[in-house]
Amino acid sequence: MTSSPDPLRFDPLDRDLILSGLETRWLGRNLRLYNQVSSTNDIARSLAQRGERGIVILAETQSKGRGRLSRSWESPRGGIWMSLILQPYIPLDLACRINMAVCVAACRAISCLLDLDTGIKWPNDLIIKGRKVGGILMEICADGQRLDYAIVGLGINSNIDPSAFPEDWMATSLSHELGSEISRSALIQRTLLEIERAYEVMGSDEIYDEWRRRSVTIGRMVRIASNKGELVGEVEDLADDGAILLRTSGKLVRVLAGDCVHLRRMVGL
Ligand code: BT5
Repeated sequence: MTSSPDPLRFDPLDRDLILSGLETRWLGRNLRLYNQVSSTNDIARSLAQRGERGIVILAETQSKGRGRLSRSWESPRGGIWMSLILQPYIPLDLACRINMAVCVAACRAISCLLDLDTGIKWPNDLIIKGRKVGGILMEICADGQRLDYAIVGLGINSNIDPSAFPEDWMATSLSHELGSEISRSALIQRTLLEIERAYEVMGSDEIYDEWRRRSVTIGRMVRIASNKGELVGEVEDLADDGAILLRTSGKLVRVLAGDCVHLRRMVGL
């Protein structure tokens, strides 16, 4: 018998409860839950090196949670900190399709289960009402030009008080937005289901179109730090390979990877 917890009721993280209502075919059927780890991505990496695939690692807290570019990721109790090991048979240069699919899936899960409109700030932030509720960190291992496996780390501020974070992070949490704690088990079940579905059609127009539709970056003035240096301009669009198309100094520039800051909208512009 499967059981799906009430999404709007707090429950402690419980492996059996998550598994009992999990509707995926393969993702997360092998699930490990830890009390504390350095980073769920570290655990996933060591398991991947031993050949594990499809496994999901969850932790109540991380002592060395990380974001991109070696930034740190605060991971107090109450959040969803998880990593997945995926092995799509795709060339390395299409790896950002995984990030695209997982971003869309996480937004779908939060939006559908909790009725909170969730957007994507390029390239990997989950946003509610202009504030960061989560983020994705993808780390890949390549075999020549082919992707061997990808470790996808997903952090969602679920039952957390965001006022504990510095204000300039512009962070929020699901419990803060809803005014009540949520069932992390229900959200994990739904997120894994949406990731499995999106993963199986990654690279499709369906995922690309929704990724663009959910983008809170298209149309914004931004500052981007990339290997092309620092660029300031207006984002015209996002390309299907994950690149941002930036209008800067009258030229359209493609940036495939980088760090993006949304600049304030100026009155009269
Ligand atoms: C990210 O990096 O947004 C990716 C975060 C991925 C976290 C997951 S949790 C499970 C797995 N295991 C890990 O060790 N990581 C993954 P980035 O775009 O680089 O954003 C990092 C920045 O977000 C920091 O420099 C802070 O400014 C801010 N930040 C840190 N912790 C935050 C939090 N809990 N909520 C909102 N913002 C945060």
